[in-house]
Order: sequence, then C-alpha cells, then structure tokens
Amino acid sequence: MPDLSYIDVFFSVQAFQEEELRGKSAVIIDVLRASSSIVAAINAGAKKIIPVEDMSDAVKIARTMDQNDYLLCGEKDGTMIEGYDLGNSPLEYTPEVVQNKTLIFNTTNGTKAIKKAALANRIYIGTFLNQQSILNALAEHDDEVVLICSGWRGRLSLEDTMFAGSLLHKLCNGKLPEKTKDGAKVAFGLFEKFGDALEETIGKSDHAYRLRNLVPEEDIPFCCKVDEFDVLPGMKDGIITNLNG
Ligand code: 3SL
Repeated sequence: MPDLSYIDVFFSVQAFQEEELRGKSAVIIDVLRASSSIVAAINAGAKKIIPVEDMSDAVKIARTMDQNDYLLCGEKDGTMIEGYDLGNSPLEYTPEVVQNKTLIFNTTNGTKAIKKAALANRIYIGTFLNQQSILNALAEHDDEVVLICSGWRGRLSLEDTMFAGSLLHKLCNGKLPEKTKDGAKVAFGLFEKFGDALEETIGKSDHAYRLRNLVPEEDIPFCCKVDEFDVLPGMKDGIITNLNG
C-alpha cells in the first residue's frame, strides 16, 4: 500500500522532469480521451499498444511491421489524422476492429505523457473506466506514487484532476491525512466538491467544450463511466499490454 503522504500529482506533461519518476509508480491519466481509448482498446483485445510522440515516430515504427498486424491510431486537435485507421474515440476500439492488432498510438498530450514516464518503476494507464484495477495495482506495492495528469498543452485539465482526486479519495477512504503534498490536496478537494456530479462537471470542462462538434457526443459520457472494464494497461520497454491478462 503506498504511503499517502508521498503521493504527488502533476497537472500536465510539462509539469515534471523524467528523472523525478525514477523508482516510482506512475499512473498516466488522460480521461478525455487517450487513457479511455487505450483502456477500451486493451479491453477489446488489442495485442499491444505502442505510444508515440508524433506522426514521424508512428511512421518509423509502422515501416518495421507487416501491414496486416498494426493500426495507426490517434488524433491531432481532436480529429483523426489523415491516413490513419482510427481516431481517438474509445467507442471505435471494438473487438472486431482491434483484436490481436498492434496499435501505434499518437495523441496530442496523452501519449506524450506516457512516453515521458518511461523511467518510472511501474507505469499504468488509468481512467474512470478502469479505476478499480488501478487501485488494486497500487495497493500491491509500497513504491512512491505519482499521478500524472496529461492536461492540455501544458495546462491543467479538470477531468484528469478529477480522476487523480477520485483515486486519492478511494485510497484514503474519503479522509485525506493532514500531511499530503499540495497537488494531492488540490485534486482531492476538487473531487470532494464535484465527485457526485462527475459527468455534469466533466461535460462543462474546457476540453469538453473544445471537443464539442468534433467528436461523437457519446464520447464524454462514456469516458465518465466508472469501473466499466477490469483491465490494467501497463507499459514495459515502451509497449503497453494488459497486466491483468
Ligand atoms: O490530448 C490527447 O492526448 C487527446 O486525448 C486529446 S483528444 O480528446 O483526442 O482531443
């Protein structure tokens, strides 16, 4: 079980240095929508997911693989990238489409946060959809924990902070000890205030407004579902697989 007084929360990809994660467990959070799509894809039977930082890395990796084995997935500014097979809507990631495939995944903030966490001891991809799996995984070790909110281009995202707060709320049974990091206090406080109205609150976030008219309207309610899937996407050597599998 992690010591709550050491749990830190980073509010964007730019808010931490790679070295700060060495030896720690990291949960990478991008509720809207990279974490949610990765969790949905793993649940739908994707063999593995390779997160990349940009389109050129995606193409380099794709060139080394058989065309029948992989799908190019992700978004730029919320919409599917030209020439890609899938965008970043979790609802696209069905067994018919992704089973046994390798997904090369490229998003604006989420996959950058995952790549930047490479020095962590354990790297989990978390969101409301697989909250209990994340809690179970964290309970197994006493590593220091960092909750990494992907945010949006360096800014805080309400939905990611809400999920970090939700994890903290469950870890301390709703009573945050006095001696906790500032980031943990902020995330916990936000969840305490708005956690009972998750979908409504996230539906009014900056990113939800940004995505309006760009993505299917079911995406945001879907990303707010709690404990929908019992999967634990985790990254080792740059590759994400289901650690619960
Ligand atoms: O920033 C990201 O990684 C994406 O999840 C953003 S979007 O919801 O697909 O626009």
